[in-house]
Amino acid sequence: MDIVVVGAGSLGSLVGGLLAREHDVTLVGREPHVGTVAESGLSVVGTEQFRVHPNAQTTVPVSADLAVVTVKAYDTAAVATDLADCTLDACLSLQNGMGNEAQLAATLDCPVLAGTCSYGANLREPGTVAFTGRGEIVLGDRNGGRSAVADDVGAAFRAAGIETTVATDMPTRLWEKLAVNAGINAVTALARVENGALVDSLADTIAADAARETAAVARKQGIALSDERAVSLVERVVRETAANHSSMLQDVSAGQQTEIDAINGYVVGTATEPVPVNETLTRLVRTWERHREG
Ligand code: KPL
Repeated sequence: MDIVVVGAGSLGSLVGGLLAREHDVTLVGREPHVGTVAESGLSVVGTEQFRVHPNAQTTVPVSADLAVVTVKAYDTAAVATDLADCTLDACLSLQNGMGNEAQLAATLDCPVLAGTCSYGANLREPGTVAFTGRGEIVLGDRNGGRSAVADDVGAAFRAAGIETTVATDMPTRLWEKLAVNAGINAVTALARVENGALVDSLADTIAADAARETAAVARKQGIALSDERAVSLVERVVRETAANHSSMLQDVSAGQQTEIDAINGYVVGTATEPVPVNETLTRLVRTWERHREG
C-alpha cells in the first residue's frame, strides 16, 4: 500500500517507520527531521531497533492509497486543505482530541476513519525516533459500524506488525479517550508532573472530576460512558504510563501551543450543563498560552 503519514513528529515517525517495513511510505513533516530521514533513513531505537528508508518531505504527495494524519489537533484544518489536492482512497486520523475526523471529512473526498493509538514514541533527534512502548491501534468508521475500508486499513497495519483492532464503536472509544486526555493532560501540564503523580487517591482528584464531567457530556451525546468507567480508564492509563510526560506537559515544557481546545475546551464547547472543572482547566491553560505568546 502507498501510505502518506502527515505529521512526522514522535508518533507519526514511529507509525510511519513501522509501516515502512511493509509498505511504500512517505513521511511529511518539518526540517531538519525529514531532510535527515530522506538522506540517511529513519532509525527506530528502543523496544525494537531497525532502520527504514521511507520518502520524507515537507509537502504532501499528489496521491496515495491512504493518508495517516498524526498532526496536533490545531493543525488539522491546514492539513485537510493540503490533503484536498492529494488523490486518496482513505484517510485515518490518529490524533488527540475530538473533532479532527469531522474537519478532515468536511474537506476530503474519501472515507475518513477514526483511530486511537497507545504506542509510545519520542522523537530523539532528527532522523531518530525512540519506540518507548508497544501498544495498540484501534481504528474504524468514524460514525461506528462495519467498514470495508477500515478492514483493509487494519489488514495493512497488521501486515506491518502493528497490533491493530478494527472496531465498530469508534464514537464510544473516542469519547473514552477524550475522558482520559481531559483527566490527565491539562492537570499534568499545569502541575508539571508525570502521569504517575496522579495515581494516589485518583477518585478524589481534579483529573477524576474532569473525566466524570466528560462522561456526562458524552452521555448527553448518546454515548454509553459511565462516570465509573471514565475514572477507571484514567486510573489504568495513569498506572500504565506512570513515567510518561503527557503530550500537553511536553508542549508546555517546550513553550508550544497545546491541544487544550480539542480536549477540555471541546468538553466545555459541547456541554449543555455546567462543566466547571473542564472550564477552569481550559481557562488556566489558555492563560498560559496567551502569556507564552506574549
Ligand atoms: O494520550 C496521552 C497524552 O499524553 O496525550 C496520554 C494517554 C495521557 C498518555 O500520556
